[in-house]
Amino acid sequence: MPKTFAKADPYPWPFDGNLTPQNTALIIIDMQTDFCGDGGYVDKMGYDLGLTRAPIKPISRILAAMRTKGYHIIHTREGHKPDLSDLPANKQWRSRQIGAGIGDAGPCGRILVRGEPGWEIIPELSPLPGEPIIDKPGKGSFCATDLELILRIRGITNIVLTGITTDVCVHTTMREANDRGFECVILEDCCGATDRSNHEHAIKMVKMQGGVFGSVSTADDLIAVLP
Ligand code: C5J
Repeated sequence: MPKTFAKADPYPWPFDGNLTPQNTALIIIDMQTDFCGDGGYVDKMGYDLGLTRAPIKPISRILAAMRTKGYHIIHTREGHKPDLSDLPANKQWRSRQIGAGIGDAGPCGRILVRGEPGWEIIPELSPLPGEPIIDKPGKGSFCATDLELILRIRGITNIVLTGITTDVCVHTTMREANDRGFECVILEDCCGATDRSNHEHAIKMVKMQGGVFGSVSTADDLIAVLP
């Protein structure tokens, strides 16, 4: 089997050069109206939507390339059941302190509630039939979901991380995946945070200790080598 390495920092990815459509998944995290659309959760908190919308085009490129070549594509959505039985009281309380109460009514429906318009994945990155969508109540994609089971059943060992926000749901998912033995790369142009410096520092953290959670690449550097 020929080895394939994408240009990445601090090490060419994946570490063992074993990159195939069968063993590699693209995970697109929380590209929902609530995180990057007018009137959604992030907008209600007053953050700059330009930062969370910036990755839409780069993600579209890597998504098209990996779909065409038959890679596994997995989407996630953060959100809670309409009865809020899976919403911790402290998470709701904190969100209300900054005027964007989870479960409360907003311009895009109830904030971060499953089935509401704001909770939907944005049309530019709509999942195709057959692509798993992981509904998660937390920041990490492994907590209280069947993501790990889906990855193991499919024989996936490599994970390409994209989405929003870099410092919260993407980072938490990368840490969870790394601890479970998955070989991870984060595409820095395919992520965004509610604060530019948080994005930059979250990327920097990955590069410490020889790649403490994996490596860092870009959409084009991965596309250039995709088998
Ligand atoms: C946040 C996320 N930031 N998707 N969620 O609350 O990163």
